[in-house]
Amino acid sequence: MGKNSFQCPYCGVGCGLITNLGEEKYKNLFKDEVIPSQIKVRGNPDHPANRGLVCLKGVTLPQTFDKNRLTTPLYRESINEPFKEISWKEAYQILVEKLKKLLPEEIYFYISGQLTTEDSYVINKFAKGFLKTNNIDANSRLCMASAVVAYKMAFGSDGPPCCYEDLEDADVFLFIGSNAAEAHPVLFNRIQRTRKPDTVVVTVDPYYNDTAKKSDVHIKINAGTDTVLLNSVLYLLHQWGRIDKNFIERYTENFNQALEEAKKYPPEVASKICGIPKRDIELLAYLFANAKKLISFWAMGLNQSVNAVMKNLALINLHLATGRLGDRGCPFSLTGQPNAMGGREVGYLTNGLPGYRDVRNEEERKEVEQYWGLEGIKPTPGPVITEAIDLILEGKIKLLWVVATNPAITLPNLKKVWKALEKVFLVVNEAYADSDTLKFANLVFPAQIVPEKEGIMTATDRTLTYIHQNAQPPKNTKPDWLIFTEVANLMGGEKYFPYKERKDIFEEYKKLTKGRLCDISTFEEKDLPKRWGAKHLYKTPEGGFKFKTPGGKAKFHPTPFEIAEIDKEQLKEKGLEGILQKDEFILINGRIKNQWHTMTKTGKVDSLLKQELPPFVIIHPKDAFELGIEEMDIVKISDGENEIYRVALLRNIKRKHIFTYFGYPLWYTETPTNLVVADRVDPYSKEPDLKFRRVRLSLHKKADLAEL
Ligand SMILES: Nc1nc2c(c(=O)[nH]1)N[C@H]1C(S)=C(S)[C@@H](COP(=O)(O)OP(=O)(O)OC[C@H]3O[C@@H](n4cnc5c(=O)[nH]c(N)nc54)[C@H](O)[C@@H]3O)O[C@H]1N2
Ligand SMILES: Nc1nc2c(c(=O)[nH]1)N[C@H]1C(S)=C(S)[C@@H](COP(=O)(O)OP(=O)(O)OC[C@H]3O[C@@H](n4cnc5c(=O)[nH]c(N)nc54)[C@H](O)[C@@H]3O)O[C@H]1N2
Ligand code: SF4
Ligand SMILES: [Mo]
Repeated sequence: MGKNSFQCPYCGVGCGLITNLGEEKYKNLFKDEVIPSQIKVRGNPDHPANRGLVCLKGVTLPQTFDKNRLTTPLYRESINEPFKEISWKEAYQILVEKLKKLLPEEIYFYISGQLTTEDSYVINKFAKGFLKTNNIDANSRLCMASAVVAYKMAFGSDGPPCCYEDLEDADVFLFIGSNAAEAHPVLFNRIQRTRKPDTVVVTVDPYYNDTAKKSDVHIKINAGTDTVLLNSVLYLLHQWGRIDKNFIERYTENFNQALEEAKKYPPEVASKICGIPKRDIELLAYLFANAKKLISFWAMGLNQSVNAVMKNLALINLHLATGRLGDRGCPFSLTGQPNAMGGREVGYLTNGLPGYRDVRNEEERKEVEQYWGLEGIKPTPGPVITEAIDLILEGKIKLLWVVATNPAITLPNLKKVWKALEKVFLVVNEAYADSDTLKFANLVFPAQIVPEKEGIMTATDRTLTYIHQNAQPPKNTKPDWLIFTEVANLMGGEKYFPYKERKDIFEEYKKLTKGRLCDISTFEEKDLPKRWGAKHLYKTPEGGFKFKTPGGKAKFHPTPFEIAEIDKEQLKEKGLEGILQKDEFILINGRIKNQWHTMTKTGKVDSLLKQELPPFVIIHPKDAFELGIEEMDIVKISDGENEIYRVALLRNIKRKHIFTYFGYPLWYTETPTNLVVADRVDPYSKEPDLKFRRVRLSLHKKADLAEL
């Protein structure tokens, strides 16, 4: 790929983009002759992820390059003081002094799927190898952690088993807990473009989102109850004799245990719990039984739940039961961020080590120790980010280093998070002055973003893309890998962090993947984009399957249903509407098409921002009518302790559910959504139950028509 190519730094579709910088201009990129915001980008026709397609966020990216950037390190010992601008040297001195005084377990790193592979690799090595603490987690904990755990439980390893080519010949697409039309638009458009007249697209979601609007079928399920629906589909498939006995016998184990659990949910029972007609369950079973090739996409509607891993496994069970792997279909987890896959490959969660290794595995730990020349990697995973917040409040973690994420808005239970951020010595690597996390920061490093910095990213279908530098970074900013390298060197780590340029890191990391599932040891930058692993992971050359589990077989798991804040038995008898009081609702939340998370980038693009509504909540018109709420009224949403205020929009959503955007920053609303989102977690993945809250809804203020 040419020098003017890079990967879009927004969603995990991983579209290839190209700029209008020709050879001549490219040479002058760093001579102040090319104004970053005037660079034009378009979809790269040669990139396998998008073949030239692009969405509005991608195409407007350059407009985010030079607005409100941080251009100098900032420091204050107490957050009651204003920041002082300081030099890099001073900033490093302050930090190194602090780090040296603290015990490894008093330091914590919270990083991001938006970093390059090189950034994440160096930070992980600094924490786990050099400081010898596994106190490192990423925002993937709020995102992909449940899919990672489920894949490992079912297949013995992480990584989606299929790829984008599979979109072309599938005839059934299931979107469950995924609003791909808004969150993964190019992928969704590819399906829309190539679909045949008899293709069936099904969306399972409480909200009539854009994906549902463009689907053939919308199953309007009660939030939190997907496990029941999927168990019920397995029950029906078994009853109809439409399971693939041959596949089950040859390539899987534990089917009967899974079936036992599924038998608790015949459609009569499931339809009550899920709040859907029996024929929706039958239809889904029919499609699993009869499709030529069926792909199930899922994202946060399954992953961010107390029952998340079971939701994931119940879906994978259906694919195993019908032999829908490889040429006949696939469970396809959609990655959120552009390099969450790369982060997982380098092991940036509390338990990981490079090359999909795990700190708990002695052999794997030793391999990495030997390669790094650093002994003493801890054998137990560190606390996850929600646990780290508690440890800060208990005074056990004293320094938190946040990189490329905005926890002051996106972590659950924000009042508690804000207290913790006030208490800890907070170091932040950030590109923009308006990130709300900076309000709590003591020390700030001005960071470069993609594509001001070069690097490698892996997107949803395991394809790596090389990001060429395509904009001049603001003066006095640095890429994250360099900030960590320089700090490590000041602490005596020159031997372990000898990197002169970014490429040195990639070359070091690459070799560590040799012989692993995600083996990229022979990849050359000039050959990228390129996917690791076979087109279909786990498929043998003979056409059979061999998984990464100890016995080589995929594993069914029984998937019991759990839900918070609602009594399960009552739900079975009365349904959700029979349980909730007139003013009680389930608050769900998610994304909007033209904004990215906390809006530090997309909120700066005029053409995107001017289309945005005021901070809104979607309410079913009949529910609104019963509470005397009309379109554009301001409503209060309370979880008993905290409340948020939103403008009411009366739209199509399942009754007794309301939907808002989760990412509103403080400049957009005084009451961010996660004030009323709980920090309880799934027991297996420790991913928070971000999408389910029992709340009370009331009219706060009538719409002022004169103001509208
Ligand atoms: N425009 C845009 N695109 C993005 C992002 C962005 O910020 N903006 N972020 C990226 C990231 S990091 C991620 S993780 C992905 C997320 O991509 P998605 O997961 O597709 O996005 P969400 O809107 O968070 O959630 C999807 C749907 O889950 C539904 N839902 C809520 N609860 C339940 C439930 O219990 N069951 C079911 N079946 N559905 C439920 C919501 O109504 C919503 O429509 O998007 C990526 N793409
Ligand atoms: N209620 C609820 N909460 C959620 C979710 C939900 O659906 N509902 N979704 C969760 C999910 S899936 C996710 S992924 C998270 C996302 O949450 P966050 O990661 O907190 O959101 P972003 O706004 O993307 O924050 C990234 C920050 O890094 C900065 N940045 C960008 N590039 C770079 C870089 O290269 N280097 C540095 N140092 N900084 C950079 C940006 O300016 C921005 O401030 O939110 C989670 N929280
Ligand atoms: S679909 Fe995702 S990766 Fe592609 S251009 Fe849009 S935001 Fe970027
Ligand atoms: Mo995410």
